[in-house]
Amino acid sequence: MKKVIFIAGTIIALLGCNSNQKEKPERITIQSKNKTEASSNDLVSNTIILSSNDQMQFDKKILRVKKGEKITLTLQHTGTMSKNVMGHNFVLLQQGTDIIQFARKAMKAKDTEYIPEGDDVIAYTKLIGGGEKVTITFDAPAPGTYDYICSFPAHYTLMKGKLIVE
Ligand SMILES: [Cu+2]
Repeated sequence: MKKVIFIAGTIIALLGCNSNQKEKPERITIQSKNKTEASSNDLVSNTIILSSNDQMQFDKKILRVKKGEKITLTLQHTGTMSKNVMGHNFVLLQQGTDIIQFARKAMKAKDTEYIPEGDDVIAYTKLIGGGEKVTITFDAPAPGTYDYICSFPAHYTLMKGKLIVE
């Protein structure tokens, strides 16, 4: 009698294994579907909406644009904090600019909303606070990869990304 129960248990255990194996291919299908969705967000577009928040973050780390065309960029701030405390801007830097050195100069340029003098900047928005947004239009620079940051003091450590002109 004990032997019969043991065999029945083994069969149930085997059945259990089989049903687990059947689930695996489904999981793989779901994963590859998600990958396709993620890459479709990475489209080349010269109309950009970049979002920022009270957590000192941009919602995009890579912006892909087409060469030889104008870029229209809207920066929005979805938070509620004022621009004196949690101000954000978008500052596109020339290739070869040292971000840390630039940010140090920017920190001292409070009167010009943290845009320092010099020719490191390709394009920038004004500084905005929670609930605000601003749109700028500028010519796409030559093909290549460019850094962008928020130049509000200390924000560049989290608020930075790459603009890729293709
Ligand atoms: Cu900022």
